[in-house]
Amino acid sequence: MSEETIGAEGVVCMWMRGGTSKGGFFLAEDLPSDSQARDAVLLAIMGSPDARQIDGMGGGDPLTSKVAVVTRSSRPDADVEYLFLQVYVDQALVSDAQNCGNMLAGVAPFALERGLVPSQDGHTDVRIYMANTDKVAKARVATPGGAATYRGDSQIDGVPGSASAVLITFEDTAGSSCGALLPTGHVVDEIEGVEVTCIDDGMPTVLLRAEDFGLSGQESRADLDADTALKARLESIRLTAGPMMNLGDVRDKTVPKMTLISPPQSDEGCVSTRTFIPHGCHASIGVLGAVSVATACALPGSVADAYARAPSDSNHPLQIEHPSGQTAVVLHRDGDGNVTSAAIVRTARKLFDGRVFPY
Ligand code: NQM
Repeated sequence: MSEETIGAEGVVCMWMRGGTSKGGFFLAEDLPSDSQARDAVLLAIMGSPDARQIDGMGGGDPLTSKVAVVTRSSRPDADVEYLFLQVYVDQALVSDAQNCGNMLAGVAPFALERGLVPSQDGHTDVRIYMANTDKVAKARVATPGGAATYRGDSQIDGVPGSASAVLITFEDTAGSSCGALLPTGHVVDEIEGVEVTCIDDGMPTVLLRAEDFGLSGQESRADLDADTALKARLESIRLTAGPMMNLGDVRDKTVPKMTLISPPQSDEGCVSTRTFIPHGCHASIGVLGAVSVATACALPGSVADAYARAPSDSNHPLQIEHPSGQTAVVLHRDGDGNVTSAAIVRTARKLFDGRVFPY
């Protein structure tokens, strides 16, 4: 696939909203197989590097500069394989160092649309191998009459209106990227005089108390993004936490995420969050980020433990509060209280199907 051919013919892709994120969904066979050539095409498609991504499809926000590469799987435990790629907005970088549970919500409908998996009448379960973290998730989508539907009455905070639910279940996500749920070996560490909990239940995350930074934890995304002193302190802590979490040098990586926590504000809330992903504040919270925070809330002695109201009934969701509302996470635990699986509801929508022209 030469640059000239791609320029003339474009690349087949579907643009989708997955949860509170948005991006391009591609079949692996429609992109160059060489990862350097693939990344160059994806940067050009998104219009990166440029703060506004004006010459491409990206929306000038990490949450709308995302890519899912999907292929049929030959694994016995999966139907399809999903590789998530974060296309940086203002740098010529594409990273596979993290997973994305929001884009994951679009993978099953996309696989059905492209005929990678057979559809049932009613609903269809799709087993998705997540290549970034070497784990399998299950997604259940509504398929009335045997076709994926996007219309429905499920509402998720951070997305206007309602759409058809995608029920996602994660199993065995502890240590997906870092090798252990608590990669430093401790429930609490101290970095630069600040107590942190470093955890990976599907997303490497550093939890910090907002009050330790002189914050209430209820600040707006815009106010936090404008706080350059805070962002410099968080980045300094993050660069120290990365190697401690077995992630190596994280200067050019989007993990670990930095989550400021504070007491819940609503009656049903478990904990309140503001998450840096990692340099800008998330408009809500990532899916696996929310699972990792929820797991920390259920962990005795974590920096979230004193604030968190975690229901002991395992069918009761933990409501993780964020700047756009709440994300409900259902945690299943074994007899010792260890989290064994997590479930979350997302929605997804097909926005465009066709060819995109990078050059
Ligand atoms: O944590 C943003 C998102 C994400 C990741 C980020 C995500 C997850 O909201 O599973 O979904 O943390 O970079 O799409």
